[in-house]
Amino acid sequence: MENKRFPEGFKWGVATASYQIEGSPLADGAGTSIWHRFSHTPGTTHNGDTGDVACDHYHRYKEDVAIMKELGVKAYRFSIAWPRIFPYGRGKINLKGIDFYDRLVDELMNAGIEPFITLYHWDLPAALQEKGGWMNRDIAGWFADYADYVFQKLGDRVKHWITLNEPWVTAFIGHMFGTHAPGVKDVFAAFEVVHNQLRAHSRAVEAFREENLDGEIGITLSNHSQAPASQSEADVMAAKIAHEQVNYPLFLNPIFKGDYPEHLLSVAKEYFPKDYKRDMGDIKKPIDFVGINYYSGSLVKADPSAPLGIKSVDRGLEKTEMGWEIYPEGLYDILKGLQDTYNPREVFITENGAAFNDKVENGAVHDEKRIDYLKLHFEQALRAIGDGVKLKGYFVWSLMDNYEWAEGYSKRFGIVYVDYETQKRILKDSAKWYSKVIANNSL
Ligand code: IFM
Repeated sequence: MENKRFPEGFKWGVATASYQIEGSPLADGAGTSIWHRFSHTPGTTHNGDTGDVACDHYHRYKEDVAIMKELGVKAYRFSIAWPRIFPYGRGKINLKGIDFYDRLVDELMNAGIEPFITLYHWDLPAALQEKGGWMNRDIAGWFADYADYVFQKLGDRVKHWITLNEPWVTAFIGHMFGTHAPGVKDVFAAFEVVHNQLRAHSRAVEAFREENLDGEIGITLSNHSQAPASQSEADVMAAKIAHEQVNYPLFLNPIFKGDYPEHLLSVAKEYFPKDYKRDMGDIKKPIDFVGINYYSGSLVKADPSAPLGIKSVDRGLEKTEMGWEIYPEGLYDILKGLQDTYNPREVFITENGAAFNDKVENGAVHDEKRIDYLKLHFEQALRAIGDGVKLKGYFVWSLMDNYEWAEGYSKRFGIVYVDYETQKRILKDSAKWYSKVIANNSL
């Protein structure tokens, strides 16, 4: 029989992010975030939904940790809301903010669940946005100071740190398309934000090393596999450029090799900050692991009239509620390409999952499609491990249904269903299935 066992000690986990689940964004002295402002601006989110209540995790974290314990998850990836701790982004510290995460970490440790902390998952203090936010070069120092404070407070228990979640999304969805906070629409700003996030990441890694803590630090990147629509030279090149622009190379080439990726530079150099090279020496710095987020893939065609000469074409595959193609093989391609190109010491899948139109029937949620989706992606992860990818863990997105940014509460990604009226949590069939995979460490 085919071996479907994962390596010993494989870290099976679930992931969430602060603004998407916590609610009470201004509680106990927290400052306003850009997402609080953005979601309260009419016309920005589906149905005008905000993160004001979300899953009320801020008050129900003990119940949520108990659910994770019941499922047997080994690790939990969550993010810290910067403005809870530094209400103005820098300077004044709000002790009640760090206390919340301190209690959460203790609760996890007592449950035998390893915390993986993301320092930035999009809820920038609004006070910093007033100074230009990620478009201001000073943010590298602001972020490193905030990160350093968190390392000092939680670094005795937390052994895995992620500097930034999906910096591509912050840059391009937040600053070019403007459909995420802070809602800027300026392609030059977007590339500036790519660059400043790399500088901030690097300064935080430096701060982490200086603390001499026992632990590991990395970065989480979004990925969307990009395959050429044909073997024509033009389509193959378009797929390469698309890969370098939307996937891990945009950030890892600077971190591992000290420059932006070659094919992308050949078509987009004018968008990068003029004197970007002066920072590359600082940005190129060892990290301990790479976090890969993967949901879907694209087929790419060359099209001179499209931005960067690239167009995505529908290949007619089944889609999730997000309208994203289900393409598990793309996960293998991303993982294998990553290992072959940059050879990171360790890799984690820090997010993978799917939104479907879940319904509660007699107190249960039969989400067969999500089980199929996860199973197919787990198989590709196993295949990648077999082919030499140093994959050490897998975090399903998400522990529970939550606030899907501009999509509000209309998209459910959880393996646990949340009834937003009552805040009741219901284990979906996928949660029960995942729990068995974890217990057997095998498919
Ligand atoms: O919900 C998001 C998450 O915040 C970042 N990665 C993708 C998820 C699904 O869209």
